[in-house]
Amino acid sequence: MKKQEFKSGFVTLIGRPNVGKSTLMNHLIGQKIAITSDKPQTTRNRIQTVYTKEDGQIIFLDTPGIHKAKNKLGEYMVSIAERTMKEVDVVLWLVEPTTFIGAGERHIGEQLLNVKTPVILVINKVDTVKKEEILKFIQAYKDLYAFADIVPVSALKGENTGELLNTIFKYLPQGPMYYDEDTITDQPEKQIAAELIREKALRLLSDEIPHGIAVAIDSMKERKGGSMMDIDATIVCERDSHKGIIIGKNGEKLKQIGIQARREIENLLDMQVNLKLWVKVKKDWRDSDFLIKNYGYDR
Ligand code: GDP
Ligand code: K
Ligand code: MG
Repeated sequence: MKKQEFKSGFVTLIGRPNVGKSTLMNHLIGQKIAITSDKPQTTRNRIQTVYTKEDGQIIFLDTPGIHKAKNKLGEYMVSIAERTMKEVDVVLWLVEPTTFIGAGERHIGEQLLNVKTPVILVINKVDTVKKEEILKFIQAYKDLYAFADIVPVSALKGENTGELLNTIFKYLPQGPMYYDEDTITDQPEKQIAAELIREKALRLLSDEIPHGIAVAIDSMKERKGGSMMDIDATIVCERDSHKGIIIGKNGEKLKQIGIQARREIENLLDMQVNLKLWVKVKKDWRDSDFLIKNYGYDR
């Protein structure tokens, strides 16, 4: 019997903030690499992950959502998303399950007009609607753009995600195995650890602070014998008042961020972690090219 052809390619996830791009990618590769939260602009970097099966490989690119930029960090985030759409084999455009198509979606549709890449529409979060409504959403989006395919899923519950993988492979060319089968991401462990700390801060803090924070890992060292990883990290914020809120009454907030982040970093590294957290103010770091780079947002 003829050996099946190996198919492979690059697939990007785009869509408005909070539609579930990072949640879906984590689910498809079966590991938490990209952090998620109910706050927009959670993802700041282009994160690459790899899904490998016997006869194929997908390299996913999770990008920051497309939105109107308000500062240099925002401009950087939008430009990554827009550049990526032209470099890939398939675009996955994630949307909410609704018949209302707003300005955000129309803006993305316009960006895609000059892109020849096949676009698969992923209607996410179908766990939040009645099954019989889904056809209506499909129809509404069909009027917006000439999609190659439309697949409703729930990234959170893992509904119909196998079907989505099959649909993606339909549009991938024959190609090489770009990465060995053990490769899951291009993100260094240090970067993922910093992101996991930022995720806990995003989830535990009130709305206005999270956008202005960054996390730097000051040191990450394994103890002799490999029994424990010592990590020192700094949460950077933009104002003195924010520093107080991040630390919290009697240091309670910072302690909670530390406890929750440590658990996830232990999962990631598969060893015990001793995590020490500091908080530092750097005014307007989001408008400084140097500091944006310094905190790892430079690709
Ligand atoms: P991103 O900004 O597009 O990367 O979105 P995230 O992956 O960070 O998710 C934003 C929010 O939507 C988080 O609170 C997720 O838990 C939630 N979410 C993502 N996918 C689903 C889904 O399929 N169903 C439901 N109910 N919530 C989801
Ligand atoms: K988000
Ligand atoms: Mg994201």
